[in-house]
Amino acid sequence: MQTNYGADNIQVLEGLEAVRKRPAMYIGDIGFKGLHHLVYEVVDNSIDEAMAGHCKNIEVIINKNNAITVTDDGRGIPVGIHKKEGRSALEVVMTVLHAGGKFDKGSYKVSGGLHGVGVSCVNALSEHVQVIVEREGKKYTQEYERGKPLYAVKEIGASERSGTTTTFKPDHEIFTVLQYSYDTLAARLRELSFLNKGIRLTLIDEREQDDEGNPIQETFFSAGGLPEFVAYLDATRSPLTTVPVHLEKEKDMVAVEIAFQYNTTYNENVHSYVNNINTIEGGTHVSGFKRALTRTLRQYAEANGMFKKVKATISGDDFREGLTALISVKVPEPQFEGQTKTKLGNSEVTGIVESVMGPALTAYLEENPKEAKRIIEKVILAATARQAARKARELVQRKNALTGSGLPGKLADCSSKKADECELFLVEGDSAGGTAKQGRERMFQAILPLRGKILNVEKAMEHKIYANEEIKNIYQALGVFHDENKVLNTNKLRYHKIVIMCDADVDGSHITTLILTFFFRQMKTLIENGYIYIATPPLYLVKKGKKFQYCWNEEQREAAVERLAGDGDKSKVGIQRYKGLGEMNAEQLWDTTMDPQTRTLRQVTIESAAEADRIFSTLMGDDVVPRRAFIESHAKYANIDA
Ligand code: 0RA
Repeated sequence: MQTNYGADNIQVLEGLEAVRKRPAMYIGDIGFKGLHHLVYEVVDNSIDEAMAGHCKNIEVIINKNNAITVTDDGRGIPVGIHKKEGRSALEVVMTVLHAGGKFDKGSYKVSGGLHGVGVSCVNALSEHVQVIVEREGKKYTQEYERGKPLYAVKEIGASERSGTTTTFKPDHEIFTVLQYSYDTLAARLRELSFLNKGIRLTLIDEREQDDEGNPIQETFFSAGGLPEFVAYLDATRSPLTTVPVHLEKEKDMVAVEIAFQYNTTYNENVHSYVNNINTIEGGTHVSGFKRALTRTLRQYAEANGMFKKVKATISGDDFREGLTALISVKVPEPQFEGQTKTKLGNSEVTGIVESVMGPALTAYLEENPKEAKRIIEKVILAATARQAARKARELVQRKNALTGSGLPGKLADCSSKKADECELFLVEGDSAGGTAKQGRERMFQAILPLRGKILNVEKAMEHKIYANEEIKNIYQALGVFHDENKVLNTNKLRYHKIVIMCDADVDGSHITTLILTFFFRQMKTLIENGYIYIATPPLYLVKKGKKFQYCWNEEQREAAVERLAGDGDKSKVGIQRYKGLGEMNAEQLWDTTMDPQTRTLRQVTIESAAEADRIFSTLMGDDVVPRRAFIESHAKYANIDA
């Protein structure tokens, strides 16, 4: 094969070299996230083609070797000679940074922000890429190695269809993680199907077969768009209103689509997107939505005398308790701000969203007076409950300030006061807590034992949360509190690593989930800042004579048995299954689970806020059937404890 592909693309190669030198600058990181980002980048281009009205079907295949194939039935990337560059347009798209949408200025290109770095980045970070273009009766291809074309675009036959097929194998020299997660890709494709109704997205996993020997696959398609997304997110919640509010309008080049519905829970679930990118930090579109919601509902309630007898003052938050809302805007030139560049900055968008949303909501309220009444009653209840919650919260915070150190009695604190080197272990049970206290490095490791199952915050009203002893202890140990607007103040956060350490069994997982639910609902910023971790105690101790080895899974256990048995009898090798932390002594717990040199901590991150919310409400809410279904399809301990 020809690898030295002409001198005129030296410039180009330098561009892609920059991507290989600092991949994180282009795709965020070189781990799990960045790896999946490559797929989103390629899929985004097909979505753009679909948005331009030329493509209906997109298929994503996870190949056996973890290469990804994305196929669409669009017009096919142009292959003709690009005048200025003197090479095929396809080659330019694949090898020039940010060359993505340059050939089709008339169309409405929406990628940008986090994605939109261009498919050439994917090419630069892949050990091999092949693109096949079918258009105008012919089939063309070009291949690349680490971004360098192996040959010029060539015709390889005839074709009846049109479309683009890209197969890429992420470079093992670049990425620290190479295994794709089906669930992660499925969640993103599902989200894209709701955000872009009418497009059919299929995910196929060639690595795994079902009972009939076919690859695992799923198709995501939404005819209705955002209202269906709301229904999906709220599947396990009871709706307060029967009809979701839905509006779609374009104004000043900004396309706005909003859907929302109230349910009987106390959670606020506002998810927003700009050009299909999840704006987890919100921004001007979300401000516009909130303003219109508060103003319109307040006006309606006042005009109908519904707030007359209410003593509590009603705040903006009260209008969003039990609200699930999706806001999707398409902005031609989005400005992204904030720590993770997921906050929309374009100031004109606030007014646009507000002016689109206000009249639509007013019309809904007038047309659905029964629904309107239920919403306003819920708002009043929220305001009243919020006052009770505020008092309960203040009690926790005041007590915190008054009791001398202000620290809970059960906390074994560390001696260092530098938060960025301090770790707090939240340990299941007093007995394991005691072992952890003996085993820890007291300079920087603190231990807070939690008794039994902490309160399920998913089902509790807010003021009950602050009355719960274990939860009070967590607040006081961490040194954080909510301000009047319930924004978490982390100025005095005492530990930058908060480690949940529970037994490696069903009960332990349940307690871990309860604690995670608490952090997700009450202290999400700690997760977003990367402060929350889960400890991974070993599952087995494999032992023969004085030799021993800890194991975290079946494969390790089998390998350890082989190794320790050597030429001898395998039955002489003992296997201890650790059912709980309590079965380890202090030294073992330190060696396997707490020692920063040898332990594995799993950092808790939020891949998709909408999906995380849905899973927490499924796992911790009232509905039993979907919870069982979720657990059965995801259970980790199903066969271990059977
Ligand atoms: C620009 C122009 C044309 C097609 C595309 C871009 C295109 C790009 C991608 C990327 C993935 N799939 C795609 N499908 C199409 C075609 C212009 C024309 O045919 O006139």
